[in-house]
Amino acid sequence: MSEDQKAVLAAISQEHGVLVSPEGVGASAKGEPKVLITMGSDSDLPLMMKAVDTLRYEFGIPCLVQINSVHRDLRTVVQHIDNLPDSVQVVIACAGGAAHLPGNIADLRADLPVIGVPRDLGALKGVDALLSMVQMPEGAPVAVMAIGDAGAVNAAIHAAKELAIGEPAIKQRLHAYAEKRKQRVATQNQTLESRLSTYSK
Ligand code: RP5
Repeated sequence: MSEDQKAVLAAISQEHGVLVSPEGVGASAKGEPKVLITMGSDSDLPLMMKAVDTLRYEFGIPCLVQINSVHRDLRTVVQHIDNLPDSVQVVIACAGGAAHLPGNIADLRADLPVIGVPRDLGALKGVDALLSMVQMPEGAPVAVMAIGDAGAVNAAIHAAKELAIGEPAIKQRLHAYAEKRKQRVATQNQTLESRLSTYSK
């Protein structure tokens, strides 16, 4: 591990985040985090792994993963968000229920775009989280994705698109990802006749 990478990991561990990259997690990860993926509880993690894995495997983008609860420990959230590594350029924030985390981060960090992912949770199945995130008052925008899995994946794609403005390598990976999606449709058409025959009486 290079001295630079050791310094990156030391700085990150002080802030209680975990670095994740295509190479691995924590000490096995490489590079500087470009995206913060944060959530109100580790119960959000299965959902947010879809964002983490899309960033690292589709786009090769290292991220920092961190739990931040504005309802259980607001003071630590402020400390974490005030002290993000300078390499972080986009924040993805997930929460369920009365979901204040993305909006709070949008206020704390005037310099960073915040993407919200509403978790499908509880009696209102994510509609509460969606409305909490999307109805931000003027001045502190949150780019809100769909509720649940699609929202988590789309948050990663949206973050990659923001980073691609300054990084041609990420732009290329976005085009490759779009090609794969197109290929799915072509494959579906190729197998359509046999699918249709399974429906015939
Ligand atoms: C939110 O409350 C979290 O983001 C999570 O979606 C929800 C439930 O948290 P746990 O009770 O599972 O920790 O703040």
